[in-house]
Amino acid sequence: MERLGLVGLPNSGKSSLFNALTGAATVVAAHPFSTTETTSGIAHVPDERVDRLGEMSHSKKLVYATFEIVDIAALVKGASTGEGLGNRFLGALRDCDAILYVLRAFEDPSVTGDTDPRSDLETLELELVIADLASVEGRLDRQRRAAKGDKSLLAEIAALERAAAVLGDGVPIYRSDLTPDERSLLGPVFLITDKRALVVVNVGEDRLDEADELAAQFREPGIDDALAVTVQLEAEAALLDADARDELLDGLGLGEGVVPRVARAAYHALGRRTFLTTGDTETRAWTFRAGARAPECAGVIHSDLQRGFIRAEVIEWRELLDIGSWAKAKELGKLRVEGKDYEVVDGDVLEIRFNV
Ligand SMILES: Nc1nc2c(ncn2[C@@H]2O[C@H](COP(=O)(O)OP(=O)(O)OP(=O)(O)O)[C@@H](O)[C@H]2O)c(=O)[nH]1
Ligand SMILES: [Mg+2]
Repeated sequence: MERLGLVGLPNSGKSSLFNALTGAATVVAAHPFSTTETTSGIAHVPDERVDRLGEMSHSKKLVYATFEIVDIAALVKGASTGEGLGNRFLGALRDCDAILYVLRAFEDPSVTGDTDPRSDLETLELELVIADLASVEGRLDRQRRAAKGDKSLLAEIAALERAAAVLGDGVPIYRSDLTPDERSLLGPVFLITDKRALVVVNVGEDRLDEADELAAQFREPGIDDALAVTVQLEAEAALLDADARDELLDGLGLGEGVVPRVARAAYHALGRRTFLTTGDTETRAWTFRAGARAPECAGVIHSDLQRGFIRAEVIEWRELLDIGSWAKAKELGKLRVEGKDYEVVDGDVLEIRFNV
């Protein structure tokens, strides 16, 4: 499963956001103790396609897409050189597929820390950049020595030199102009800033009207998406049952809340896409890698379906919903028949024909 790592200064609201994204499923103490252990949990990706197709098919069960989310200790200035607990946890970030910066923009005299999201992001990025630079320099040393007898390493060395120059200027790889080819040559170094990056600005309830503006300043090249979230409020809402939650969030003019959008943005940044299956037993969102073909997607459901793949019957979810049922879509000849070269599209509803 794909993994999202939370990064932030102390008291920025990482654990609270973790709770908001994982709901009541896993609860880590957000208050008043600081996080000292790595906790991972499962975040569900709210999806109206599942809700509406489930209603259409009278499904007994609804299953949403998920990803793993990792809450680690705060980074502090100097973490990359061993300050605070952060250094120990940089390793946990290397295992993640994308990172999410949590930046504090709420004022609360009872919670220590400053409220300066721009400067916090700079501090955090710099720590990750310094850690990455050390990894690149180590690898560069080794590969330069090895290259004396093996000229095939020269392309990797050139990419490492480019990365060292960028990082040396204090720039994360995701903000750099390194080419996809250069970046793929850096794969073996497991750089933290070679991942996709998202920003959540944690705004106080009293600044809801400025929320969009605060987030917009972080939508810049290299950052996949930036959203403003009243983290504490949404973490509390996540613990309520659905009706009470809707009432609380609606009452504040927050609609479904921002957490579903954060989940969807993270899912997208992780390079994941969704296809659906629907029937009276269940309606389900299945996760596939962008660009995957029909047999690989069939394999997500069960390996037999990939092995014995014959064809897929496919329809876009909204069209199916308009028609009203799978049987009727079939009767009207609206199901497309696709073979093994078909590239599945986000939002496709599939039925796999197979024979093993
Ligand atoms: N007033 C206010 N307090 C908040 C908000 N978000 C988080 N807090 C409080 O800030 C404190 C820290 O929140 P956590 O979620 O534990 O922050 P963290 O980033 O995980 O902290 P560390 O694990 O120490 O790095 C807690 O007391 C929260 O209740 C907010 O939006 N408004
Ligand atoms: Mg924490």
